[in-house]
Parts: sequence; structure tokens; C-alpha cells
Amino acid sequence: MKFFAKHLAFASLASLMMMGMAHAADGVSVSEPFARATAPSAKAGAAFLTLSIASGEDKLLSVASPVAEKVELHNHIMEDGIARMRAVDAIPVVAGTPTALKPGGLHIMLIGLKQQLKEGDTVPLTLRFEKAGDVVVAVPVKGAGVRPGGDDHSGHGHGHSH
Ligand SMILES: [Cu+2]
Repeated sequence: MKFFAKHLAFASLASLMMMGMAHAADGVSVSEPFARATAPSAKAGAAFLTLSIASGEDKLLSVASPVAEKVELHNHIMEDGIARMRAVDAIPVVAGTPTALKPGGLHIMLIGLKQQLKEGDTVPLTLRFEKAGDVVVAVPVKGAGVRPGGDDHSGHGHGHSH
């Protein structure tokens, strides 16, 4: 009998926790967004930001922007000692560990730019999350010189074939 009571208490605690996690779906936050300024002829640009969530987890599924024909989620991986870019299906966000999209790692790729990204401009991005839905972010464009290293997306042609 005692065991049964304990078991019930545990079950209701578990359902409370699940309710809490559903609410936390709104808790995705986006910080430090920036996009890299591009050359006038550049066809692609990149944007970076940091994703965090107060509790539970969510997933960044896709991104859209009026300044690009297509937006993809990318990562840099090392393959035979060469840094390459790969499209990724989704970027997970887990409580306790902010997910940083930064030069040389995960990034948002703006493909088929409809305008040059100039320093001082602001580019709207709509981030679509699995649980939180759409989150619109105003992303400031920063000069190519501000980054602390890593490769330059606008400089080397980028080589997208998909
Ligand atoms: Cu890329």
C-alpha cells in the first residue's frame, strides 16, 4: 500500500514536469546575432547567433529571410584534414548548454542573395523551431574585419552544389 502511494506521487510529479516542459517551449532565446558583410558580387552570405533555452529542449528546423532565395543550416566539418561545409537538417537547443553558431562552425547560410549585405544594415531572419514555432530576429550586418578568425564565406566562392 505504501509502495502504491509512492508510485502515484511519482506519476503526478512526472506529469507536472512534462507540463512544465511544454511551457518551456516558448523559452528559446536568441542572442548575439550578426551577419557578415558581403562583397557586391557575392551570391552567398552567412549569419551567426547563439541559441539557448531555459529548460527542456527544442530544435532549429529551418530559417527564412527576404534577402536570400534560400537559407540553409550548415556546419563545418574536417574531412581528410580539409574544412568542408555540410548542410544539416536541424540544430538542437538543449537547456544548460547554449548552441553557438559561429565562424568556422555551425552557421546560417544565405544563398542567392537578393541584395548586398552592407555593414550597418539589419537583415530579418525567421527562425523556425520545432516547439517554439517562428522567431523573428533582426540581425545586424557587421564588417568582415570584426570576426576573430575562422574562414571567410564571402571570399572563397563557397562551392554549393545542392
Ligand atoms: Cu555554409
